[in-house]
Amino acid sequence: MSTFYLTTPIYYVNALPHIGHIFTTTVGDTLARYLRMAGQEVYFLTGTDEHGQNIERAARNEGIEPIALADRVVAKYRELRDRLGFSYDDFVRTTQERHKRGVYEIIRRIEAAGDFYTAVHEGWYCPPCETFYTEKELGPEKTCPVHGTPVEWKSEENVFFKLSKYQQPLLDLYREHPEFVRPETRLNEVRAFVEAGLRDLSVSRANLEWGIPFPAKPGQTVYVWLDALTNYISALGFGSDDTRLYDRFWEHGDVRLHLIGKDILRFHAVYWPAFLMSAGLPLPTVVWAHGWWQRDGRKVSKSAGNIVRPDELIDRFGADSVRYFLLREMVFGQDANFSDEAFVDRYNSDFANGLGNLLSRLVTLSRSAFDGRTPPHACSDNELAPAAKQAAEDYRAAMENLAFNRALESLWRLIGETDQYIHRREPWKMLKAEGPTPALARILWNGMEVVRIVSTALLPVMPRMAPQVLAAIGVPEPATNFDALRWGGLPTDVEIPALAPLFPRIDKAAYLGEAKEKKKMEETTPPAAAAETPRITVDQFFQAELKVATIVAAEPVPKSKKLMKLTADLGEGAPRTIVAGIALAYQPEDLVGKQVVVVANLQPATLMGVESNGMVLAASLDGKPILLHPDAQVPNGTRVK
Ligand code: ME8
Repeated sequence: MSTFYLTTPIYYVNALPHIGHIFTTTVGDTLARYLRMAGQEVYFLTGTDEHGQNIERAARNEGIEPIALADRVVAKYRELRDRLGFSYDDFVRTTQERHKRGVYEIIRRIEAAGDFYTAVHEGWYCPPCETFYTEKELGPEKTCPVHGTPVEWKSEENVFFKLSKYQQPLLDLYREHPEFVRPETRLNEVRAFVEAGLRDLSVSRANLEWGIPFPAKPGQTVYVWLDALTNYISALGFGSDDTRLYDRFWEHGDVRLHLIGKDILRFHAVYWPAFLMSAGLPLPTVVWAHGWWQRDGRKVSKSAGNIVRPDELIDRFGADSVRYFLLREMVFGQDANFSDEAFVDRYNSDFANGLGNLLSRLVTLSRSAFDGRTPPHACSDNELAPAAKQAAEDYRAAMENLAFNRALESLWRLIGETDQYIHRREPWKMLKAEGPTPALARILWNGMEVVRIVSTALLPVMPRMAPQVLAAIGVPEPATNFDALRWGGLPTDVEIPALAPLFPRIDKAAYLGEAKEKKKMEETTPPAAAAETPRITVDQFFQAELKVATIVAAEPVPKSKKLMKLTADLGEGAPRTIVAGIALAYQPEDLVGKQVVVVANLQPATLMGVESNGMVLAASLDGKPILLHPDAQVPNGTRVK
């Protein structure tokens, strides 16, 4: 069994996590779970970077101690671990004693190699980067090339690391191990930076209290990047009495992979290997840099003010959907754009319509044909088996290359093929015409076998939902390795529970707000799309609770041309408020006393400040609503079916 050490960056504690931080940990977690299933011995590390001027300043601004700020942010990371199901083996904090020991040990080794000297350091300094820049590197009006904020002139005596000495060894490393930096384009950037010449690096700071004191240099603290990078080995016990993990996963480990965002590539692919070379320690085997999540064309970041908080998305869509979206929508290595609309669309198309719809069709049919059980006959000779084999191979090849979007695409291609397979054979008609025949059993079994294979492959990505899908098709214990991707594993003739809706459709209009939805509707052409709407089962139809109601009051919604606020009696005692887009077609007095049909179990939505609890049904003729009424007066609350 080979060992695989996998790390995320350790995140700064001057701000709460946003979607970008969660992304890297989601990637790490998915990869860790994948590798464990692939039979590797994995150690997965994440943590927080707690020292430095930024954090000191952020804490001071709040009037609290830096450690109190760090504790608060760490608690949030822990909470998100629980919500998102992260399975890391350890969480390192740079304020821990064990980490300090590791930092002292690497400094001792670099000192022994003769790679430190003391000198005066002057230059333009960006506090958020904790980095000096040359005049040439600065943006207009002396601003930081990364943050665009003003830099400060700094002059102090510091300890310097002889980075220049490692220029050639680093270039040799990139030549001999081109896989050291991935993707390849990033290696070219790093190589160009090193070829342009490396200046020695100041690795201590004067007048900065919130840091690890630099050994034998009173008044100096360790430069935050030398401090932070060392987490990758201090967390394994480097510098302590117990170095078992360090020996296994670093010193003698097979793969040592750092997952990072491209913003911190230079630190990981230049400084870190140089420190390690100096200290005589093994280097990471791969530094893999991904791109940025952007919103409105800019990197998602606190300073850009375009942060996406994970909690809101998790509340609405569920943690596993958030994980899925992040992996599906970004080509790993490139930048990707985040939008709420893309999120809802992806969720509805891939889950509500895709996997969820296929699952519920199959389970419903199998249960009604075979007495609440899975089909009694398996099948190996059919067109889906080779398609599933191909999908599983494509999935595995893509996962090993961290091409998560392609891995997921190959699974959803298989879902699409299975949809067509079922659609062509019309098993619901077979059941009606011929009853529960072996032929019907095989068709349904094939479809469910695909669902089993897809959800097994989804276990690393959706660790909570995938087991639920598996349980729904009679596989209560999810597989622990990828042998289960082979065709043939679905048990025949076992009991399956009635299906709880796992991926309820999200009402996009309610989610995005009425205005946005209207714009979108104008851009699309519903009649053409209608022909492609997938069939639903009777069970799915009954998920909508349609009831007759009498409109007891109606008034226009202020400042809205289209919306009317209705008070509707559904026979529930208290009447409900329902907002309907009918004000251009109806006057309030046309409506009072009329009976209409209402979707009664719709989630509430707030439209122009009014909470709506239901939807009134109307035919839509060229966008004009025409209300539906019962043919005769019936009691309020009568079910429509
Ligand atoms: O840089 N898109 O911490 P940090 C994608 N403490 N990923 C993003 C992102 C975005 N918009 N924003 C942040 C630090 N990330 C240092 C690291 S390591 C020894 C020290 C992710 O809190 C991405 O992984 O600024 C990026 O590298 C990391 O968060 C930076 O987190």
